Amino acid sequence: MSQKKTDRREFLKRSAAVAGAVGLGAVKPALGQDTPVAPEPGAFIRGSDEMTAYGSRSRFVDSVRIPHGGRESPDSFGLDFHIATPLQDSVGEITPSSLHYMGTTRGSFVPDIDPDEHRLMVHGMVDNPIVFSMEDLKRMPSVTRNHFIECAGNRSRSSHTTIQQTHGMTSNAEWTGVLLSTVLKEAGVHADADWVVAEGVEEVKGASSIPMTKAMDDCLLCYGMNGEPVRPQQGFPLRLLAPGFEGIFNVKWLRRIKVVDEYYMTYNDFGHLTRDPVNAALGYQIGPKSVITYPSGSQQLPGAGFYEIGGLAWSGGGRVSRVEISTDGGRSWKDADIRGTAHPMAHTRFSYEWEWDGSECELQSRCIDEIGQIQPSRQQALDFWSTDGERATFVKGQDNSIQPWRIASDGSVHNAIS
Ligand SMILES: Nc1nc2c(c(=O)[nH]1)N[C@H]1C(S)=C(S)[C@@H](COP(=O)(O)O)O[C@H]1N2
Ligand SMILES: [Mo]
Repeated sequence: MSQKKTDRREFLKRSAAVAGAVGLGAVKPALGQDTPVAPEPGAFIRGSDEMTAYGSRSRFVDSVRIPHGGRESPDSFGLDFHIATPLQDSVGEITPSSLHYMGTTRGSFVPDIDPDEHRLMVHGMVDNPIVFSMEDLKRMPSVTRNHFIECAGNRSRSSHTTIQQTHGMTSNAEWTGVLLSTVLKEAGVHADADWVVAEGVEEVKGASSIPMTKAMDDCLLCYGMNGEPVRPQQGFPLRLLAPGFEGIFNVKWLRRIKVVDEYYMTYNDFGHLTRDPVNAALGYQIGPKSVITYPSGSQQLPGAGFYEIGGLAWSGGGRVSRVEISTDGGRSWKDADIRGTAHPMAHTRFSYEWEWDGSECELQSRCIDEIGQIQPSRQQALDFWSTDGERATFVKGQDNSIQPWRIASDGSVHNAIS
């Protein structure tokens, strides 16, 4: 018998002896009672069929989404408008599906789609037009990837007091589905086809024209989100993901991909693009961006001392390669730590150890992505949009400028943009 086995035997024998001693009354039962004691009602969560079936969060956790942009959601007709995610409470890099932001082009009656009835049609400039059922798509080779989505309306204004208002129109999820390229190759795309038009089921269609190079690169037809089916507000049963492209390209309730040879104007273009050709030309790749989630607007630091500054960085240009932190209003910068893995076109968590001396100061974060793009300051972004005759007061296109948070000497945190 090996030494190891003998040791184990000895250990078991001794354990049995101790257990026996308890049984013989050598050790008094706890609380002077012979039977196990149930916790007081209220001290435990009573099991229920609901808790068994799908679970729920603690009643002490009250983090919620809020309507974004000053419009109620849902409105009195039951239409959903923009809804912002509570980034101030976020930990890690995945947004829980229940808290994922919601973006709509013109308000959404969220379609109630039976996946067994749903079809995706791929047609236009292809050799073999195909109609896919959800079952067909799920039989194809799949990928699972972390990606953020961000609405073009995600911009900080001086009137915003919390990060949910300044940055709550972006979220990050683990998406599962079929590469659009797999489906397009199956259909056989014609050599002179340069664009695809992706269309949703609603009457406004939520359609977007996407360059063929992007469609063939990393676009995904997603049926999975954070390990379960995509949520109705996020496009159940099927949505397009155009990683790193502005939110509007990520067509929800996807039912049609038309392969075409030129840009198709869609309902999405109205009120979204402007006649200004420079502004209109933007709207594809999201620039490098970051924000400090703690401490952020309206939070309260209890006093001077140690803090872990935490936040999220992302870029439509690829992976986040570096995040820098300034604790002196952008005069000097130090490297933050990247937490976990920086995935391409995904929220990436960063942290920075900071000793607050209790005096007023301004915190900023700045993202540098793998293709060398650097997140601009608000002043740089405004300078970019200024012309000789006119000083810009508003960042046109997407606003990926640096978010400054001012820490007052009483520990209160404020939006420092003017
Ligand atoms: N069919 C459809 N797809 C859509 C929209 C829409 O209104 N209809 N809104 C777009 C906009 S403006 C954004 S920002 C993203 C938001 O995705 P999410 O609601 O899953 O966060 O979806 C896009 N896809
Ligand atoms: Mo959006």
